[in-house]
Amino acid sequence: MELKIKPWRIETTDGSLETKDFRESIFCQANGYMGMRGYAPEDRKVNNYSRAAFLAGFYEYIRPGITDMVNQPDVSSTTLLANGIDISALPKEGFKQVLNMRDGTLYRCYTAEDTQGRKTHVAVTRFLSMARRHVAAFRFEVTSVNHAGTITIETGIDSAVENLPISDNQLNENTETSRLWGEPEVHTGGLYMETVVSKRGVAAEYRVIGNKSAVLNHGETAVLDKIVAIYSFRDEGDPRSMAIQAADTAATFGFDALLAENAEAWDALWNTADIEVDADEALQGAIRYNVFSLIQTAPHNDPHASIGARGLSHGRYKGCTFWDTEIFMLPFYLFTNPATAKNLLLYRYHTMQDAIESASRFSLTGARYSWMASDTGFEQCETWDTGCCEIHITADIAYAFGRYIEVTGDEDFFAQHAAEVYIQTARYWASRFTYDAADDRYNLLFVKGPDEYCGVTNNNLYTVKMAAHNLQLAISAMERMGQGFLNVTDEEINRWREIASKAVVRYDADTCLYHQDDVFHLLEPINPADYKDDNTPLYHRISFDRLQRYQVLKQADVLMLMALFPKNFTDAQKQAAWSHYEPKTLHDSTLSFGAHALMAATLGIAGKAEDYFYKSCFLDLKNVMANTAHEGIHTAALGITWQALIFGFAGLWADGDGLHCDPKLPQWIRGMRFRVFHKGRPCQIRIKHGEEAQINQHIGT
Ligand code: IFM
Repeated sequence: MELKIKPWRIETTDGSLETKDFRESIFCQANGYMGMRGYAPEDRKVNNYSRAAFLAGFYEYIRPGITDMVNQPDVSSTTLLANGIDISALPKEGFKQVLNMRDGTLYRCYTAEDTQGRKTHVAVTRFLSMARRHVAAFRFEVTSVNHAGTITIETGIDSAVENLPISDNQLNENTETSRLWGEPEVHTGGLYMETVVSKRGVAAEYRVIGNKSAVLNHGETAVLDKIVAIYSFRDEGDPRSMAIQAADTAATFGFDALLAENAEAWDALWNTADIEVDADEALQGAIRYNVFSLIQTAPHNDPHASIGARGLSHGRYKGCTFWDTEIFMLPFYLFTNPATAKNLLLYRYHTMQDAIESASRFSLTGARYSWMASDTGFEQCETWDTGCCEIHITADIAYAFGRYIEVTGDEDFFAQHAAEVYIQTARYWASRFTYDAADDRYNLLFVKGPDEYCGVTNNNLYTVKMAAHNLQLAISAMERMGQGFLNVTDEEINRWREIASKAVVRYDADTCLYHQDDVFHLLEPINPADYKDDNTPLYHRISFDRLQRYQVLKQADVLMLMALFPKNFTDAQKQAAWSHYEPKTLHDSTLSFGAHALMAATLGIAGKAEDYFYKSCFLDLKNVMANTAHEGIHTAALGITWQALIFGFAGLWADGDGLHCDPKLPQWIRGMRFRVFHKGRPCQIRIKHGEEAQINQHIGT
């Protein structure tokens, strides 16, 4: 399905059933507190789980120790009747759906016709307020085009919702639904319900403004506004009374005033996050869609919630948080909205006790962050090799704390939170490496790198280098925090130093090539093109077991490491890694295209940079991997697209030495303008072909 991508809008005129799931993903709306797939309020549901809506950080147990992000009551539920006939069942023409990225409103309209030729025009506008994160608003405008008759708008809240928990195994078909809610307490204008196991409550209230029933003449329109407020057990206070009060206040305010303040809140967010490109309008729109979706998905004001791999757009991966947040998305927030970045890191800080207990469950010390985490830090990954071995996440989190401090200069955060994270995670690494006395070096055994086709391997370079960096962060932290901090001993620090310097890294100085791990070179070489001729993952056709013995990568691994430490590798090393690994990479993960775009841009490989960037930038909008409809929006791809553009093509980098910009603009972007925060100050960057980048560090927000 082709979408019309405009600089500030995503549009379609295709309202067909075949494209319904895809549209519901693309037109998903969220305000960080709540998210709602882009379904039509007035459509009849086909099951109890696909009209999904989520609240950030709201999970419930589906089996011991394992949670799912909870599908919330459907506050949009509406029936439109024209002369007593349900409009949703009638044939429609003139369908149009428009997502306005400037203010986050979604508009849909069409004309329905009954068997007697009576035409009714329907327009529905909805938004989740960015100004009042607990409030959503709907406007129904129903016009009798060629008849005089009765229009009835029945609206309420559907509490009969279920979850369809999705297995971590991508090959499983998921058919078993799960009702996580107990019986609702319903009253006029709202309800309260609690989950069965943990008694986690949600209160939803709605107020309607306008007539639910109207007798219209030809051409007349009935307008009904529905204002909703939602609070849950995650909010401080009684959700019931807070929802009632918020709904009453918002309803008094009214739809138009709510819309105006929502637009103002979006303006403020765009003011620091927008990227203006002098390029074709679809590219401008797609870049904005990436930024828009990142803004929508972050729980901006909540230091106890993070972002799932599909944000609030879908329950894939049980709504869990991966390294996707710290490594792929965090840079966007760090440079455009540091307060949000800080909250995302605080979520990790607040789950550190669980990480400490997790390490002990693995018979290790320190803090071991889980590959998949939900409202707790306990492991949610149910495939043992990944859950046990994809341990780089712990170092990824420490790296993200480090980048936050480097870019913001937030020394309080360092002393109050980051230093502790560095030390506890360093303690984990110290217990996780294995000393080889014969060679006097440290091996990292039984790990899985970002390339998840590597099986369970030894000395994965990415993991080793990230762990060594984590140890370094702890060593430097101790220099600043002084003796006695967290009872760290000199012996411990010396051990960190020793492991960091003696960790096994396989590097061939003659060819400048870093080896991915101990065995990659032993795997059976194949020509990916003989196996793969589209962008859908090969694991659908070849078993994971077989794939792990081919010399192929699922996604960027050594190159990902180089993207994170651009100054630590020479151009020759980056080029050698590119020449060796890129041809062997299958891009079977949505995280891969953007990472390759970033590295290709850095290395000046124009054709590849363009190809990979377009795939990443349009990943969901063009359904590049054919998984947007049934999986939702791929949030890591949004983040790495931003990084490819800003760190790759715009050539921006910030570290202890300051903010630098060495642009490598492709021909298809004539110029760019964007803002970033550096050391708490907003800076404006302008780039044009043939001109030096302009960094204006003295602008107001
Ligand atoms: O974190 C990723 C991983 O790198 C590849 N598989 C999907 C995960 C969630 O996006």
